[in-house]
Amino acid sequence: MKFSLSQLAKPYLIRPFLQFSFTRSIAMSQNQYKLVCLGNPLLDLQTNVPQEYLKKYDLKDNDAILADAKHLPIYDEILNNKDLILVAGGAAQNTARGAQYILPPHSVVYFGSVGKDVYAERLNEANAKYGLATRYQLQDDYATGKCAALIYDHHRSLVTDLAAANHFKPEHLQKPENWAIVEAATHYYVGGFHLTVSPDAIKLLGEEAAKNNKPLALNFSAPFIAQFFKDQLDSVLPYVDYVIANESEAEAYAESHDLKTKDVAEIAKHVAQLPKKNTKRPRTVIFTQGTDPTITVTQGKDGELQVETYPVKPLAKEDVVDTNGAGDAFAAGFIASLVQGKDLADAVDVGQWAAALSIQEVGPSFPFPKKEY
Ligand code: 26A
Repeated sequence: MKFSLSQLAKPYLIRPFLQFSFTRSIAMSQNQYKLVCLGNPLLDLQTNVPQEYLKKYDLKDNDAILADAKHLPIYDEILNNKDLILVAGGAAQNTARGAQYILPPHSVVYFGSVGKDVYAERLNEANAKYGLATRYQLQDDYATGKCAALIYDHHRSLVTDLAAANHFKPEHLQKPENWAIVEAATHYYVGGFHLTVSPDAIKLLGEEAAKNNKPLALNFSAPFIAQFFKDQLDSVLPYVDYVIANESEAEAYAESHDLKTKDVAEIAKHVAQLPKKNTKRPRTVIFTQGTDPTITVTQGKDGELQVETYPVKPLAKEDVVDTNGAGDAFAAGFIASLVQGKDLADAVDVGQWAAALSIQEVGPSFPFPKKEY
């Protein structure tokens, strides 16, 4: 969903939230959500920039970082860009929307933290379009987080000011009405980006998943997570049944864990064999590599490692609009398929299909009218 700048004329306008009426209308079905997602809800400010602009702020192609003080002028500067669009983002929220796009109504619910402002209203509108239910923790004193999605020649560089998203607390999940939803779910999906906010909230979901032999998927999200949030990542990995990452995140993991290899299959084998809380399920590691084949590694019951590769059907160059959200869309197709009981090969195929759909849209979005797999 795209928004015009004029819609943001009063950025901190406080109004009753769409979320409430929307959630009330589905109250009957709220404990039937199969998939619970957790992440940082953000509004993306997406615009094309010249390469020099990225250089000016020390930004890399296809990277995602947390903004520091020197990046803050970006959010004002890009407001003048004619092509600027405001589009619902937040990596796990994109995945949640994508999974709900694929699954029957009322299948997915998303937890995160937002401010009481017009940015959050825009997120609610986008989520409502997909039928995604949200259980936001609302912040009085912080604005909804935003991400400058700077596009240069089909690549994107993401600079995030988490704001309200940084104040999500595990206690929000533990509220009786929310915990009932968590308990009733069958699958969990967590953005690795949330490791910068609340590893404890991730562990709460992990304990629930492990105790009841329900699968939890974690996305590594960005190289900086493995680099600078290594301890937090290591502390949640025992709860993770499905690791989803791209090649640069896999490499960052190998580097920070001194694996002395850049071979993605070797890195996947290492991660697959790390200790698990729930020993009733093997861990599967899924590494995407852009247009190169997706690699999966699963540890079989006998301890043997099953390595599979799945080629990607390349899109014609003219069909590529932008890659913002492509990885999140892959994760959406993948996790939605697990919810539907599909096997690994099918889940990867649906993931690749969903990524291709999103790449043909502006921002982390899917086409309407809906396309069927
Ligand atoms: C903590 N950080 C840096 C982030 C993000 C993020 N989502 C959560 N936390 N930085 C960028 N994103 C989102 O990633 C999507 C593309 O995969 C952007 O909002 C964008 O929609």
